[in-house]
Amino acid sequence: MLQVNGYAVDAETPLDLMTSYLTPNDLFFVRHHWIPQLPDKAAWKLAIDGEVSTPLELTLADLRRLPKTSVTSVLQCAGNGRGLFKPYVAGVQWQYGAVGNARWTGVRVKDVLAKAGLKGGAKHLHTFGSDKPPEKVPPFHRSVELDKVLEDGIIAYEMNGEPLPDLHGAPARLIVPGWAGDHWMKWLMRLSPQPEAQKGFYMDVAYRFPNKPGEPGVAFKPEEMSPVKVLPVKSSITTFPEKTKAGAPAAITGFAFSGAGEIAKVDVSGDDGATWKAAVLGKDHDRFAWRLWSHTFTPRAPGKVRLLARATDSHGGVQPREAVWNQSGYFHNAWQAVEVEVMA
Ligand SMILES: Nc1nc2c(c(=O)[nH]1)N[C@H]1C(S)=C(S)[C@@H](COP(=O)(O)O)O[C@H]1N2
Ligand SMILES: [Mo]
Repeated sequence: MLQVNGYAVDAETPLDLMTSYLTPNDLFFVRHHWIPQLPDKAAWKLAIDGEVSTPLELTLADLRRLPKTSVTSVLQCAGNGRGLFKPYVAGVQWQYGAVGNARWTGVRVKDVLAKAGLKGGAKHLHTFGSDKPPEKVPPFHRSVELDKVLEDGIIAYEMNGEPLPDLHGAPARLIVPGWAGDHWMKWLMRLSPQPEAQKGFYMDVAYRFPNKPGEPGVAFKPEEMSPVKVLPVKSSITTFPEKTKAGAPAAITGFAFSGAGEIAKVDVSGDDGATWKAAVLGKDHDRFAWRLWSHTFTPRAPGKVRLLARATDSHGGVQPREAVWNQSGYFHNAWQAVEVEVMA
């Protein structure tokens, strides 16, 4: 893993280790705002309160008795790629690896809220984890639109068939397929449906993205931005030969995803985007998952070749040449380039 922060430890996955459909748990990127305060698993209870007729406290055993469901979904930090923005943006300098694809298993948020008797006036699900910030730092209190979590949300207690690891939110975390990682509350302690969105720094100031592109380096005003939600279409290159021979076929591989829908195609260009060739998509796919891809190219002459990858989703979303610069460094999804040296 590549460590990008010391307090708390944030670590990203090296690109060349992201070659499997499911990212192994011990290679999955880790991000949290401060040192975790892990819940005591034996005593742990998930409180459900707010706009419900019967507030509940559910143990892990209670959750396991409810109907089990799974989703394969990408989890990506909104700040993945922040370190690639020019001009520089302050914050954790993620490159490409604050993303992974896993099979998340648990219970539907819908089922848990139905059990508590969800009332009609609720519009936002307030979420609370066990971690607490140092003094004078605002807490990581969040909320998600209820419509989204009633449709796709899962309270997950398993990751890739294993109990959810401590660093990924044990005993249970929220899964919000297709949406950025800031919605995926770890170490869940309390869920509270409310009429209004949660307030505070991590709702009103952080996690906002410009409604339309502006000038790189010029900060957007609050009214020009909206909360980060659906992950924009993006592909990353995981393996390629640094050196190859003219006339010999060589392979480039990667993954691509979009929070809006499935990946329709991935194209590779060797001439700075003038012409593109379709990559072969991997057999595994799922609405919120990433799709592996590979492409074989045969360089004709010795020299340097620069390869670009570009993903397109089933809603017509096309990965852009340039990402939308923003002062928080969110949603970097520019075409990635790699250089191959072609020998005679
Ligand atoms: N309780 C809690 N949950 C949290 C966070 C946090 O700081 N505290 N960070 C969020 C952010 S910003 C991201 S990107 C994901 C990262 O999840 P991971 O560490 O399992 O990869 O967790 C989210 N859930
Ligand atoms: Mo994040």
